Amino acid sequence: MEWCLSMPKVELHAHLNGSIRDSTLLELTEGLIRKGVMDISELEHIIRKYNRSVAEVFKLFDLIHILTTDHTTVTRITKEVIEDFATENVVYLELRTTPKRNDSVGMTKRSYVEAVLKGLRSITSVEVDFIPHCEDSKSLFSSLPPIGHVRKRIYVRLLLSIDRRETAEAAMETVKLALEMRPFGVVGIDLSGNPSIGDWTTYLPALKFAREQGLYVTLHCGEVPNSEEIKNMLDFRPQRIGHACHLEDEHWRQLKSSKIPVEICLTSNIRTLTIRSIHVHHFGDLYKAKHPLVLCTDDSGVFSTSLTEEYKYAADSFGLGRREMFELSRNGIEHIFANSQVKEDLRNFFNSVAKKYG
Ligand code: 6MZ
Repeated sequence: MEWCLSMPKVELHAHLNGSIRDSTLLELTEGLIRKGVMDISELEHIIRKYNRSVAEVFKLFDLIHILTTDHTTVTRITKEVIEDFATENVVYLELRTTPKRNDSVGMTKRSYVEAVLKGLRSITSVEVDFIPHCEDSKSLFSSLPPIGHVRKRIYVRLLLSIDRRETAEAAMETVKLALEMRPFGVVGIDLSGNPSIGDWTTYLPALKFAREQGLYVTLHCGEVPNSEEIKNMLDFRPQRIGHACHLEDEHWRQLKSSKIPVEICLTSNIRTLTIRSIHVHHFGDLYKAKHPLVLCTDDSGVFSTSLTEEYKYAADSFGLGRREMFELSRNGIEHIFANSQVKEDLRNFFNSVAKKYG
């Protein structure tokens, strides 16, 4: 399925710290062990495991965060993650990350995001568009010679995540930061973190404020069974939701009538045992119902996957062919949070290569 790799793709659900290259993670871990800063024996069994439960995945994130809490590392991983997505022929990436404060290295939420932006600016091997332009400025795909003649091109937009461990005030701080950072490509807010922790209503004032101010909102919804939360999240009508695993019949009805697009993360859901088998994954039902969907990686590093692999997995598991997968990828454009000029540029680009996948 070489075409899964060459096909242009849209990635809308990727967590920065979950998408770190294995080699980089290993290098960072070894560095800290050498310095005697950390002892990973307690976590070794989790690192070595193939399938990790949701709780174990979040222990792993705590470890990753110990490794990536300085500006230089944040800049480095951002650069590498974007290069890796571009290598996969991802032409539009919405990368999400939780702004973090780390007093010991003078890191504020703002300087964290600035380190991410520095990573974006430092990329030279790929054409990156991350600053939103005015409607009549040049577009990434139409302004350059046909693809193949120049370096790979990728639009990158950022979502700032609120972690379910944070306070209402910290969440509001993240939303205000997102508003300040809009000129640098921040387009929305994500609510994520361990789904078994906290009460999402803590973040409602911040999420409502974000929406009032014109930021897009996507919520991790239904990663664990929680009927009331799922209903209330759907009532909130976010612009997209991620996962949607543990919905009950009434939620499915509500979701389908609302047409809220779903970010589907197949490997993540199977590896964390959130869904017991790919054959009963709700992708099948939603795809048949023509519900708006986007295939995504979630955490390509943590789950050893890639967007190409996710497309192959869906094609193999649900008997879909090249044409159908291309259409699925192309339809993703309609659910991105960037402006109409970016959408139009992507539509034209997909049209220009469509016959290869017909
Ligand atoms: C919920 C997840 C997640 O923000 O530090 N995150 N939240 N469900 C998931 N499914 C497995 N995968 C990742 O990236 C890592 C953070 O993203 C969220 C968690 O809060 C995790 O700590 P950043 O770049």
